[in-house]
Amino acid sequence: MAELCKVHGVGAKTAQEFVALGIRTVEQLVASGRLNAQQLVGAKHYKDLQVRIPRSEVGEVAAAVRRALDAVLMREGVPQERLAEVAEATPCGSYRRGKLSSGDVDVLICRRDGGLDPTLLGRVLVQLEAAGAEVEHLSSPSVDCESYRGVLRLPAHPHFRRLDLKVYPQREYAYALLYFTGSDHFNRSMRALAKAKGYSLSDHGLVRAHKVGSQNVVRGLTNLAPAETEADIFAYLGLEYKEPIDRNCDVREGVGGGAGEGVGGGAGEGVGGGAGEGQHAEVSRLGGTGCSSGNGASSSALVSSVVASSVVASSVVASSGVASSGVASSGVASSGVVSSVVASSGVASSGVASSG
Ligand code: DCP
Ligand code: MG
Repeated sequence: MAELCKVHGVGAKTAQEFVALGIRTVEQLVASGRLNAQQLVGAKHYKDLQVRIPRSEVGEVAAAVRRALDAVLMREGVPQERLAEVAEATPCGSYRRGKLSSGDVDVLICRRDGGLDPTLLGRVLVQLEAAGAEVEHLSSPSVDCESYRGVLRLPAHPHFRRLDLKVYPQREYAYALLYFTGSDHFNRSMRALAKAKGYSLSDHGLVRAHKVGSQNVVRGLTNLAPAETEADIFAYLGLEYKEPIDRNCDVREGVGGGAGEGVGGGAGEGVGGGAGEGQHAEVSRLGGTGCSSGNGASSSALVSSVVASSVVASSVVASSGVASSGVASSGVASSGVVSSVVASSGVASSGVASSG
């Protein structure tokens, strides 16, 4: 069961069903003929996909995507000197938050010279293959043109890696960048904060939202805060800007105190001592302690996080009269900064322990 769950695209429930059929290993799973195309790709590469990707290789994959994008644009007639201004290919996710290793490679593409081009991702993928990368699709680039998921192996590299590509138009780019940078806890917190202020925040923009009855939410269609940069979005919500490296707040339940990723010492990922990995040197200008999690997680003043940790989410949620759950119940403690961010955003902070 545990082994089957490691196959990308096979969740716990599906794995249980396979186990009930007597399937125990990934080899038996493949032979069973019961996997869809996406699960087959996951099964074929399931060992590779469990290997963390070193930061340097994430950079190499992102650079390969950029080269492929440039080749596509040049074929369209874009002169070399205009490539950088016409389109962006920004590595996001944990890489942009400074992590030394990542679970996958997330690249956000934006055409700055016009609207959304539905054929762009497909052409970039064809070009990546023409340049020697092996690519297998988890989603079809022709069907889901704004978002692509697949696996890729660069020439001379031993492992296949998960690759997520997204393309957004210029007007949504800042929102997409904020979303795709994460972390997911950070995003949840920021969305909860926006919600408490009567908005709905997404990768496309910030719209008015209000509850109708107990279940339904009516969302506006107009983006209320056209944003050039991520900082514009923080400012609109009345929040202090957080650099990507300050948006890490890793909460891993069931791990002993001090484990987890973060800037600073301790086990897990961290800079400046301790076992495990830390932030990339170039972006590790913070020093000190970072988010860490254990049975009782804590976030530091530096990471402050904001919006930070899901703490904000839980306090926001609590203050908006919805039952608080998840991270809150795992005993997350917040720093004074978190509380002050919450306070300054006009949302009552309650029931959150402060670790200073
Ligand atoms: N994201 C989110 N909510 C989700 C999934 C993703 O907000 N349920 C956003 C935040 C993530 C980003 O998308 O940071 C990229 O998703 P990943 O799953 O790739 O997460 P990370 O890049 O942060 O971590 P990893 O190193 O595991 O890939
Ligand atoms: Mg990622």
